Amino acid sequence: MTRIAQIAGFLGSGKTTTLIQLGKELSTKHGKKVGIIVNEVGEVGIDGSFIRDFGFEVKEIVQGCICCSLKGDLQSTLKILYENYGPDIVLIEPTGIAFPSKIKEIIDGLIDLPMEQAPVIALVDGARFRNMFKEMEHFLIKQIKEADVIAINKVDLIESKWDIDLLKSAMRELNPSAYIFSMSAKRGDGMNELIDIILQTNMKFSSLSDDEDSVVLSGMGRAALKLSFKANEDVSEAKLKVVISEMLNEIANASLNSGSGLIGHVKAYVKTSLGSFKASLLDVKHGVDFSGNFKGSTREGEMTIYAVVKDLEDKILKNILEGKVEKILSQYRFDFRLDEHDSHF
Ligand SMILES: Nc1nc2c(ncn2[C@@H]2O[C@H](COP(=O)(O)OP(=O)(O)O)[C@@H](O)[C@H]2O)c(=O)[nH]1
Ligand SMILES: [Mg+2]
Repeated sequence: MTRIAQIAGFLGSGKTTTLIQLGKELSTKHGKKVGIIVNEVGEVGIDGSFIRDFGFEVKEIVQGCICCSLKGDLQSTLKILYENYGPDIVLIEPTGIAFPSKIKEIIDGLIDLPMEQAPVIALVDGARFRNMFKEMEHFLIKQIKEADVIAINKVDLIESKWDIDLLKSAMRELNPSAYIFSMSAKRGDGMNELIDIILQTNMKFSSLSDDEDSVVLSGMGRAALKLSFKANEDVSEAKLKVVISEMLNEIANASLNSGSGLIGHVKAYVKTSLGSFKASLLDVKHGVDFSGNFKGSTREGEMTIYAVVKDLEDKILKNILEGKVEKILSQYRFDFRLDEHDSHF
C-alpha cells in the first residue's frame, strides 16, 4: 500500500520546508521510498525545482489548483508516479489556497490504485497567524476545520510558551476534533511526531467538502516570471542574494501600494551551475529569508520569481513583477531573457 500524506496550510506556512525535512527523514531513517507532488497556482512553479535539488522524485502541477480546476491532473500525476516510481509514501503539497478535504476526496476517487491516505495535516504559521487572521479569516478557518491534524509551525519564532498555548486553544476552538501540536520545520522540533502521524494507520474524519472554488474564494492574485540572466562580471552568492532581496521587497511594497491587503508569499528560486537557493518574503517588516546556498561566484543562471498577494488582479500583479524585475536587474547591470513560456509579454 502506498501512503499518501497531504501537507496543507496557507501560503508561507512552511509546507515546502516541512516536506523536505519529512522526505529526508522518511527515506534515511525509515527506509521509505518517497515521491513528492507539488502544486502551485502560477504559470511556473518554484518549490518543485527547489525540492528536486535535494534529490527527490518530484512531480510539479502548475497553472491552477488541484482541488478545483486541476483535479484530473492530480489523479493522472498520482497514477504516473505510482506506476513509474512505486513510492512507499507520496507527500503532497497543495497550494496555500487549496481546500484539503477536496483533495482528499479526489484521491479517494482513485479506487483502482492501492493507496491509503494519512491524516490530513494543516500547517499554521504560528508567527503570522494573528496578523493574517484579520485579512483571511474565512479562508483560514476553512482550512483549519478541514484538517485532521493541525501543526502550529515556526515555534522557534514565538517567544513565550503562553503564546503557543493561546494559539493551540484558538485552534482547538475552531476544530475540536483535530490533533494539535507545535513544531518548527526549520529547527526540527516536532518532526518525529509528524512522521508518526504520517506512518500511523488511517484516521477517520468527516469530509466537509463543498463546491466552492478555493482560488476565487481566497481573493488572491498570482503571477510568475522565469528568466535566464547574465552579469557582466562574476557575482557572488551574497551579491545575488542582495539583488533578489531588493527585488522581492520592491514587489511586495508595490503590491501593498497598489491596494493589496496582504502579502501571501513573494518568492524566488535561483539556479546556477554552482547550486541553487530559494528566497521567501512573507512580510515586509521581517524581510527576506533564504534557504539553500552555493559557494563561489558565477556570471549566469536562471531565476523564477513568484508572487501571490491578496486583492490584486493577476494582470496588475504581473505588471508589477515585470517592472520590478526589469528595474532591479538593469540597476545591477544584469542582462536577462524571459523564458519562452513567458515570451508573449
Ligand atoms: N523561523 C522559521 N521559518 C520557517 C519555518 N518553516 C518555514 N520557514 C520559513 O518560512 C518561509 C516560507 O516557507 P515555505 O516552506 O516556502 O512555505 P510554503 O509556502 O508553505 O511552502 C521560508 O522563508 C522558510 O524558510 C520554521 O519552522 N521556522
Ligand atoms: Mg511551498
